Amino acid sequence: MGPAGESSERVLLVTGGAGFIGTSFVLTTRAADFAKVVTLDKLTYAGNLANLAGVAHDAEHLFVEGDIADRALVAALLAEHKVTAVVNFAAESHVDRSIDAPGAFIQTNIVGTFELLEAARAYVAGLAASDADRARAFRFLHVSTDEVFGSLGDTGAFTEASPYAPNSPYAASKAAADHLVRAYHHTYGLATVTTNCSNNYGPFQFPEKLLPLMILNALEDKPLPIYGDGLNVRDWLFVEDHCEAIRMALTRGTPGETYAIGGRSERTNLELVGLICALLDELSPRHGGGSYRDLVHHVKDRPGHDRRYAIDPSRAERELGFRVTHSLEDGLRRTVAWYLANRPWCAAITSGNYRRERLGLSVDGPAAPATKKA
Ligand code: NAD
Ligand code: TDX
Repeated sequence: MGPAGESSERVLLVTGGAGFIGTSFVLTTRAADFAKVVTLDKLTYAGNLANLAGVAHDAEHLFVEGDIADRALVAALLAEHKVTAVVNFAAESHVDRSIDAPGAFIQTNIVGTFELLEAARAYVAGLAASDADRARAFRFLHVSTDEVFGSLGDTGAFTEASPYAPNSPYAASKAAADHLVRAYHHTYGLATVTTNCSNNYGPFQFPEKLLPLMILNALEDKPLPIYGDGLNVRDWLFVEDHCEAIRMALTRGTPGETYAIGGRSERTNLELVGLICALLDELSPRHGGGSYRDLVHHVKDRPGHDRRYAIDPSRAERELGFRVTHSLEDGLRRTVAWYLANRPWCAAITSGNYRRERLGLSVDGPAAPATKKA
């Protein structure tokens, strides 16, 4: 992609665009021709360039391998491509890994976000001197999570006004990043927008996360490990609905504000795994008969396991026009079908040093080394 500054078109710097949500965002953003895209991704164990095969020959997409903490690289990309907005997905994202090895979470989620903010601040300051309109239009969209708010009891839901109370090293690192983003708006006037979203599901999710882990284990007739009693509740949102909400927040969000995004689809982990097993029973019946549900197996609970998350997305609905367009039933069917149709992707992504083993139990031992691709 050549420099795209001649027109007033949108040019997004999408960080973490080769991960689960970032992939969906890049593919759907280019499919809708919403913006030109420069993807910056470090290609950690969770990032996979093959995910972006659909835009490999797209002249309006460019992939750059690199780290968000590399301020000079980010500064060069912002200037060269006359970027109109940063969308920051890049993160260490798995709670269990943050229990075993929190260091990488501090480095990418906090230090990395800080470096990205500094690069954006300098870029906008430079723009302000030469092109006030472009400086005013610039946005820094930070993608965050509902986990920064901690755990709910049996009732109620998180909103933008919920107090921060992160419980895992992952959630704490995301909370710190959210606070830095907020401070850069209040102190330096950077036009930031933060989204706090609930659990996403869909194609391209790395199989350390609940849904793909269960699908792949079931297909290999392996136990389906449910942490604790399985009654922890998550609010599930199909990844493409989240991506659409982010595009809405980019165009309609108020600088300095945050938006809570969720699916209004609360399920216990046991209920969710039951739905997946029912879909697999229908779409890929178990050899030898019986239901995949018979593979459900309770294991030791996750340390510090948050009991319940739920989002009230009223503000995003009212101010951004956000709507859930994929029901949980439809979204899960699409997701299970995608994993069934993409077994080579699954095999390739787990051929390194991750073999779907149990993670996140090393509370008493020394921190494991940082996560690396094999
Ligand atoms: P993921 O782990 O699948 O992908 C993360 C991507 O970031 C990978 O491609 C990885 O290579 C890249 N990356 C990691 N460190 C980097 C660095 N230092 N520089 C550049 N790239 C780097 O994560 P995901 O599930 O797609 O989550 C994306 C974002 O959305 C994260 O910020 C996460 O906190 C947030 N989020 C996720 C969910 C969810 O349910 N998955 C829900 C709400 C918010
Ligand atoms: O094997 C498992 N068994 C199990 O019972 C796994 C991997 C998970 N679980 C439980 C733990 C959680 O209650 O399932 C639930 C979902 O677990 P994860 O897929 O690890 O997601 P979660 O911890 O809820 O965090 C996710 O949603 C919020 C993402 O990983 C975060 O990046 C996002 O911010």
